[in-house]
Amino acid sequence: MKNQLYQQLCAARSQQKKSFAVLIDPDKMDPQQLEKLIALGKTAQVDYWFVGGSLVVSNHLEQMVVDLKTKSNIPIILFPGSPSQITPQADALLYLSLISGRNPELLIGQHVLSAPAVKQSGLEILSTGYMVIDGGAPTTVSYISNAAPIPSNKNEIAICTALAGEMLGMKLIYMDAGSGAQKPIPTAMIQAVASQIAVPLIVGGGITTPEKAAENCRAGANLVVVGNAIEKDPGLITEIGAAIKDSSSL
Ligand code: 1GP
Repeated sequence: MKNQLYQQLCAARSQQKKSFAVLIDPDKMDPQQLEKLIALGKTAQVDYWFVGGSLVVSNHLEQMVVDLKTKSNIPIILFPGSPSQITPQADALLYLSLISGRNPELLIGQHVLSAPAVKQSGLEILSTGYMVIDGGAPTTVSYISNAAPIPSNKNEIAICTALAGEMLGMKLIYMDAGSGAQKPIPTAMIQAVASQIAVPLIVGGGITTPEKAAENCRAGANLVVVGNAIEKDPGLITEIGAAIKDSSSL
């Protein structure tokens, strides 16, 4: 089984190097915007493209992945809201189990149904304990998942959930306030979880400034994901990338 990107993530974690992923939601991006982002990505310090969304209604996800693949050499990791968003054209798949929720379909049901296709895809599989944290207002992920997010002031619930995910064998923990969240995840919660787990920690949702991205890194995030803010202002990609990399050296 492929393991290259996971090794890269673990090596970065052990060297305290922080990574940056830009989330591309196919519904919110047209081919011209994608071209622009790819061009910016060549000089900005982007480590990964994440592609997907909690709800994708357009049908050009695969074409976007192909365009990214042919025009950029940054690895592409699928971040799917459903098995229909899986394409073998990418490099890896966040194989998400929504461990903060109690919806059996998103804990294991969809995985059972899609397992043969996922295996056949040849993608690197990154099993991920996915934790949705309350971002101040319902987000697409909190609505679509039909599962309550973890309250943002309940650090102990977040710690226990992450620990359980790690002990169940999940290779990554992803704490997400949801795309476009009003409030990003509190630094104290990131710190609390990061201090307890030994697998790479991904953090995203509602991060709109380089300062916030760097603060999350200092709190213990290993990989910071930004989507909405860059869709609105693509130039931010350079500043956020630089802030994340600078925080590595602190
Ligand atoms: C959402 O973590 C990602 O799943 C990114 O969120 O779009 O708010 O940056 P934003």
